[in-house]
Amino acid sequence: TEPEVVDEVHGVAADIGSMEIRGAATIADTAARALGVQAAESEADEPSTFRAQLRAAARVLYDTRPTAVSLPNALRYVFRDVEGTTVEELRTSVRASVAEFRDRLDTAQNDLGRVGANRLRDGDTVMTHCHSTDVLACIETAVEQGKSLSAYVKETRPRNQGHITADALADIGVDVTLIVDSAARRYLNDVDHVLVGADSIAADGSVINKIGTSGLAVNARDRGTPIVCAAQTIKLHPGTLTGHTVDIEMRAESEVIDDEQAAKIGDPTVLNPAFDVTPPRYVDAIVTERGQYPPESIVTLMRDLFGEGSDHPWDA
Ligand code: RUB
Repeated sequence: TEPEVVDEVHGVAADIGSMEIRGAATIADTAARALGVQAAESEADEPSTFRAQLRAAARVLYDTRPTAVSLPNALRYVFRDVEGTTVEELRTSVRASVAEFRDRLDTAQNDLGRVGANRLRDGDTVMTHCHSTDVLACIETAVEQGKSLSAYVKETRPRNQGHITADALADIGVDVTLIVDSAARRYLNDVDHVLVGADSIAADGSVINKIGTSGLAVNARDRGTPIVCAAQTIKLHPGTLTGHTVDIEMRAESEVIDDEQAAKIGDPTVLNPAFDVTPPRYVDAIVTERGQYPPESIVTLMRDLFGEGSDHPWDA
């Protein structure tokens, strides 16, 4: 029989799949929390059953979305120091690692915010794509430092995460202008910094982020506008150290067009990739909680932090 996975884990997995819970840092935080709930609510009598259930819960969470490496990095972090010879010891140990992970994630984002804020000056205008909590941390810190900022916010079709960004920026007093994605190039001349997040960073410094990031970066380079990626080190993809590429999630056609509209225009093939890859030469800097890096040198940090590999300790 399948090891029992608690309802909360299935619920969180469904919410990640439907993007009710989304964004790389939030996915990592929520997945770790769900493992903690699995540990807390497990009714296992035997340590081996407890461990099998924890692995099964991790597999349910891992199978939700493929691109944000923060998800497997979070699961690995929790699995790394699970210790104990009784169920109670194991339970305590999982809950401690989960708490430690979530705490570190929080601290990392605050530290990253301070590093990124140093790039922003009073009166600057930024352009954003999608909704990134790491990007918002930089802007929020700058605003707290008393800097007054404006933002061009790309709507980010098809899911319009730009609306979330617009709302968050308006809340902290940033002067927001919402634009359609294809208007980005037109306004790049008025922009001092393009700020994007990341779902994964590859060993060569490529930035994997919301579809449209690579086109924005090429245009920014063409216009001479600096483009910065704000990404906590949890976004560093250890598998790319040994030559793996990052899976780009393909999402449902229905996010782009509904059946009725599609029928009216001859039922075209619809492709809906959620992410793309921006080569390092189009990115000026990657801002992490450990400082700023030229993309090409991020590999040194990746080796230090994730050199031990990219195994899946939750595989049965
Ligand atoms: C979200 C997205 C964000 C990164 C970084 O894509 O591409 O830029 O995940 O976000 P989706 P954060 O909406 O498809 O999940 O900085 O919050 O980790």
